[in-house]
Amino acid sequence: MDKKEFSEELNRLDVQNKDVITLYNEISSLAMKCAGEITPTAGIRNAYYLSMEFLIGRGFFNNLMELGVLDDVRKVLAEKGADINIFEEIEDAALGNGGLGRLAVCFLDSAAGQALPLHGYGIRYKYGLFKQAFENGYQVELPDDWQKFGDPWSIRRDNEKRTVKYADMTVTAVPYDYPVFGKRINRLRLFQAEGSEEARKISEYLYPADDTEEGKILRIRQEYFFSAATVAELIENFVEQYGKKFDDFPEYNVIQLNDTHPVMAIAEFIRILTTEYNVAFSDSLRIARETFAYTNHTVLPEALETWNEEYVRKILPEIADIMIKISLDAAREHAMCGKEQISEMAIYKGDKFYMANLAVYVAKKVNGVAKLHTDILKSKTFKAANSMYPDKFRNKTNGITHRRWLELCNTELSELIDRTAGAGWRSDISKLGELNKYTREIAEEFIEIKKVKKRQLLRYIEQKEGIEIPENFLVYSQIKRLHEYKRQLMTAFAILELYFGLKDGSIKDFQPSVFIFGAKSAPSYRRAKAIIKFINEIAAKVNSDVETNGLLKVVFVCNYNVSYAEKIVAGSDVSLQVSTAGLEASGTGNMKFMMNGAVTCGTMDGANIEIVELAGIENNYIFGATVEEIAKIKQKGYKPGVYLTGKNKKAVETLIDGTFSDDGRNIFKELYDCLTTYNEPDCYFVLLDLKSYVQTLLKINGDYKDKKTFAIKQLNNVANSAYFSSDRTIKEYAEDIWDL
Ligand code: 26Q
Repeated sequence: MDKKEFSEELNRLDVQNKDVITLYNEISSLAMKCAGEITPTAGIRNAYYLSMEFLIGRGFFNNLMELGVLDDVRKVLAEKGADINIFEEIEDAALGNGGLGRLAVCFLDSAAGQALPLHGYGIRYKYGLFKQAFENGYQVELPDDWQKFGDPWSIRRDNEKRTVKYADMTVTAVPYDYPVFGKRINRLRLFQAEGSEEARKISEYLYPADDTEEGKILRIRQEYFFSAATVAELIENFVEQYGKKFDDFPEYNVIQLNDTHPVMAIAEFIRILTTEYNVAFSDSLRIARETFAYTNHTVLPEALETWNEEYVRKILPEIADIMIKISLDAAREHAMCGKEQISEMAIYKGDKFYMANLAVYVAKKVNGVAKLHTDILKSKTFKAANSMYPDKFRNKTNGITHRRWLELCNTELSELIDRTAGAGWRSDISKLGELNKYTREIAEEFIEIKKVKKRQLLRYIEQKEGIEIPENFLVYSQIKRLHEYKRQLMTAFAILELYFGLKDGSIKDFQPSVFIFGAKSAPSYRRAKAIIKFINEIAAKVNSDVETNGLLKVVFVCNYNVSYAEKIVAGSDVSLQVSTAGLEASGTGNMKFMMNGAVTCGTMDGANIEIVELAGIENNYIFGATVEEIAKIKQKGYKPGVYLTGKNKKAVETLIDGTFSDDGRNIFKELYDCLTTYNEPDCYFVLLDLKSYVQTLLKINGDYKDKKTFAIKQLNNVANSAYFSSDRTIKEYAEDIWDL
C-alpha cells in the first residue's frame, strides 16, 4: 500500500462512535499495510543489534511521521471532528529503562533513515518498566501492562517459532516483528517466551529483582533466551543461503552486543557451530572473533556483569563449559602478559564469569559511547586489553534521532529552522549548522517559541501533577534514571540552598525558577528511593511556602517516560547534567536538550565535554571537579567533612534535623551517613561540587535576565547540535565497525 491508498482508506474511516483505542488500532493497522515485507535482505551484509532493552516510547506519532502521513492523519481526523492528540492516551512501550534502551531505538531509526540494513533483536516483555506512582512521596511500582491497548505495530510470526533449551526446561521463542520505517524498512524482532508457566516468566518482566538465586537465574534465562533465539536464526539463515562455509559467516553478518546482557550469544554461537555442524572449537571461536562487536555503556564496577558459574551451569551446562574454554583460550593468548594484566583480563576467576572481559576478548571491535568514556575504557577499565589489542578499541559518541527529538517533539522550532536555514537539515542534519549565521536575527522568534513550548509543558504538568507553575519561570530540568552517580541529591541540596537564601534575603534579584525532576529508581535501590522521597519532601515544603513560592518551585513528575521527556526537553531552559566526572558514559538526554535549545549546566563528563566543545563553553555552564582533579583528591584522601560548613551544612543537615520526615524509616539518616561517615564517605563527591553548583545555578539565573543574550546562547546550542544526531553515529558504526 502506498501513501495515496493510505489516504483514501483513511478518508473512508468511520471516526464517529469509536473509542480512542479502537481508532488507534484501526489507523495503526492501516499504516502497517504500508510496511510490506520486513525481512533482512538476503545476499547482502546485515548488522544485528542485540539488546536487552528497546525503549520505544509511543510508536503512533513517530511511525506516522516516518511514513510521511502524520499531517494527513491530523487533517483528516480534524475534518471528522477528532483531535489527533487524543492518542496521547495511548501509553508508551517502555521495554527499556534508560539511555541504553533508548539509544537502541534511535539507532534503528537512523539506520532505516539511511537505508542501512540494521535489525534489532530483543525480548517482548509482557510488562515494560514499571509504572511509577507516588504514595506520600515514596515511589511505588505498578505493573506496566503496555499491551492493554493492543499492539498494532507488530506482526506475530508463528511460522518462525523456535525452541530454546535449558537443562531443566524447553521454551518456545515466538518472534514479533516491528517495522522500523525510513528510507528502507528494517525490522525489530522481539521474542516472546511461551510454553509452561515457568517458560512464560522469561519474557514477563524487564529486570526482575535479582537479589535472590532464583532472580539471578531468571536473569540468566532471559539473557540466554533472546541471544540463543537470535543466533540460531542467523546461523540457520546463513546455512540456507550460503551453505555450511562458516568461514564466510562474518562476511554477511555482524552482531553488535549492546552492553554485556547479550554476551551469551557468543557462547551459543560456538555451541551451535561445534555441536550441530561439527566445526572445531578453535575455528568456531575464530569465526566468532570476526563476527561480534561490543559496546560498553558503563564503567561503574557494580554494573559490570558477572555470573556465578554455579548458576550458569545449573541451567546451561554447555554454555558454562564453552565460556570456560574461551577463558582458557584467552589465558593462552595472554600468557606472556604480567600477572596483574592476566587477572584484569580474566574471563573466569573465583567461580565467576566476567562477561565484559569475555566480550572484550572475543569482540572484533569494542567501543565506548563518548570520547572521555572511551579514554577511560582504554586507560582504566580495559587497560590491559587495550595494550594487547590497541586496534580493537574505538570511540563512537552517542547520538539521538533528530526526527523524534526535534521534528516530532518541537514542530514549532523545526519550522523556525526551516524558515531560517532551509528545510534541508531534516534529511541531511549537517545542514543544521547553517543556523549559526542567524542566531542573533531569530532570537526574538526563538524566545516566543520557547514560551509556547514551556506553556505546553507547564499546562501538562499542571494537569498531571496538580502543580501550577507560572509561564515566566525559568525551567531547570534533570530527567534521567535515578542513580547516586547522577547526583539528583546534589540538585536537591542546591535547591535547598536557593530556598534558604531566598528566605533569609541573601539571594536577591532572583528570576523565578522551577526545578523539574523525572526519574525512576530501581525497585530494590534503597538509597535512590530515599532520594525520591527527599526531593518530594522538598517540593512539598517549597511549593507551599507563600513567602517564596512566587520565586521557586519544585516538581518531581510522576511516571517519567519517553513521552514525558519529549515535552520536557522542548520546554526547558536549562539541562542539568551533573554526574560525578568520569562516571556518566555519555548521556543522551544532554543531547536532546541541546537540540531543543536548552543550555547545559553540567560537569566535564560524558558527552557534555563534546557538547561544550562544539557549542562553546561560553554558551553553557560548566562547573565542578574534573576527572583529573577527582583522581588527585582521591589520592590525597577525600574528606567530605571539610565541605560540610555554612550553607552546605544547613542544606545537608535537613536530612537529620527534623526538617523533613521519612516516617521513621531512617532512610534520610542513611543518606546522611553515606555522605559523612561510611567507610568511603561521599564517594560521588556531592559535597565537593555542591558550592560551585549553587553558584553556577545563580549565574544562569542572573544571565537569564538578559533574555535576548540568553536566547542566543540557547540557539548556539541548537545550531551546533548536528553532530549529536544518531545519523552521524550510525554512519560511523557502519563505516568503522560494521563495514556496511
Ligand atoms: C547490570 C548488572 C546487573 C543487572 C543490571 C545491570 C544493568 C542494567 C542496565 C546495567 C546497566 C544498565 C543500563 C545502563 C544504561 O542505560 N547506560 C547508559 O547508556 C547510555 C547510552 O550509551 C549512556 O548515554 C549513559 O551514560 C549510560 O548511563
